[in-house]
Amino acid sequence: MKKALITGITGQDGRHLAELLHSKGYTVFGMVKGQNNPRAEQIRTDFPYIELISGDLADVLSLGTAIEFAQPDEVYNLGAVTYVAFSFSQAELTANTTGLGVLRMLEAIRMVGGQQNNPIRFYQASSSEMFGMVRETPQTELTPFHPRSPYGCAKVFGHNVTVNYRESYGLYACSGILFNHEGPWRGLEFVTRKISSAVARIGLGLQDSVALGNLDAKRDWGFAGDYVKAMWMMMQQDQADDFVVATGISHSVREFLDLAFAEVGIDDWSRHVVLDPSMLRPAEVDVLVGDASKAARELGWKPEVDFPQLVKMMVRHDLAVESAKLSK
Ligand code: NAP
Ligand code: G4F
Repeated sequence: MKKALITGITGQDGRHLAELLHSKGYTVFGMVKGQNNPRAEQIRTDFPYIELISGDLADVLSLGTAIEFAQPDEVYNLGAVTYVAFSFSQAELTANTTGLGVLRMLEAIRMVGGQQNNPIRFYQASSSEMFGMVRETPQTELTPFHPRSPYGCAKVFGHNVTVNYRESYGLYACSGILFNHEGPWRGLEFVTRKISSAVARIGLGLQDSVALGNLDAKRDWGFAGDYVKAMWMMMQQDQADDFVVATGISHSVREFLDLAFAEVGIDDWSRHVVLDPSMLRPAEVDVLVGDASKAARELGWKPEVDFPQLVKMMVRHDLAVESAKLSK
C-alpha cells in the first residue's frame, strides 16, 4: 500500500486529491499549518481516513519531521499562498511560502530520503500564472514565463527549483503547470466561486448584487476533480517530467456570469453586477489558454467536465448550500 503526504490538504485540490488517492488504496497524510487551524476540524469530519500532521512551508524542520513520520512514497506540494490579488499586498509572505516553501520541501526530502536513489517522489503545483503576459497562444511546457504578480513570480521560482533538483540530484521531481481549475470546494475569494455563491443567493432572494473587477479577463477553466488525476498520473511515470494541464478553451468572466445567472433563470444580469475598481489588480493576466497535448499523449489524460457542466455544478452546489442554511 502506497503512502502519500499532501501539503495544502485543507484547500480545494488537497480535498480532491485525498479522495482520489484514498480510492486507490493509499494511506493519506495531510499537512495542516497553525496551532489551531479551524479548517483542520472540517477535514477530520469530511475525510476521517486522512492522518493530519502539523507543519508549515515556512519551517523546514517541521517539513522534515512530517516526512520522517509519514515515510511517504509520494509528496504532493499543494500548499501555498494562492490568491493572486492577496499576493500584491503580502508579497514577502507569498515569496516565502509559495516560492521558498518549495525549496524547503525539496531539502527536507533530500534530508530524510537520502542523497542517492532517493525513493520519495515529489509533485510541485505549478501554475499558468507563470505565463502571465503570454508570449504565445496557446501556452505549452516550452512557452517562456512572464509572471505578472508576486504569486506568479514565486511560482516561477518553485517551478525552476523543482526542475533544478531533478537535474542536480536525480530526484523524481515533477511539476504540473495547471491552468485554473474550479469546483464546489473552490475558495470563496476566487471569481468562479464568488459568482456561483452570489448567484445562488440572488436566485433565492437573499442578496441583490455582487461586486466584481475585470469582467473581460479570460481563463482556461477546468474541473479540479479532473486535474488531480493528472497530478497522480505524473507521479506514476518512469521518468519525472513537467506537464501543462488545461482544457484548451478560454472563457471570459462575462461568459461565466451568463451561464451562472441562466442557471437561476436570469438572462439579463446587468443590474445584479456592480463594478468595483478595488478588485482590479496592479497588473492583470488578460487571457490564458493551455495546450495539454503532451499530457494527453504521454499520460493519457483528458478533461471530462466541460465549461457549461462546471458552471452548472458550482451554482447547483451553492443553491443546495444556501437552501440548507435557510431550512435550519
Ligand atoms: P487553496 O484552496 O487556496 O489551498 C491552499 C492551501 O495551502 C491551503 O490548504 C492552505 O492551508 C495551505 N497553506 C497556505 N500557507 C501554508 C503554509 N505556510 N504552510 C503549509 N500550508 C499552507 O489552493 P488550491 O486551489 O487547492 O491549489 C492547490 C495548489 O495548486 C496551490 O499551490 C496553487 O497555487 C496551485 N494551483 C492552483 C490552481 C487552481 O486553479 N486552483 C491552478 C494552478 C496552480 P490553510 O488555509 O489551512 O492555512
Ligand atoms: O479567480 P481568480 O482570482 O483566479 P486567478 O487570478 O486566475 O488565479 C487562480 O488561478 C491560477 C492559475 O492560473 C492559480 F495559480 C491561482 O492560485 C488561482 O487559483 O481571478 C480570475 C480572473 C482574474 O483576471 C481577475 O482579475 O477574474 C478576474 N476577476 C474579476 N473580478 C476577479 C474578480 N477575480 C476575483 N478573485 N474576484 C473578483 O471579484
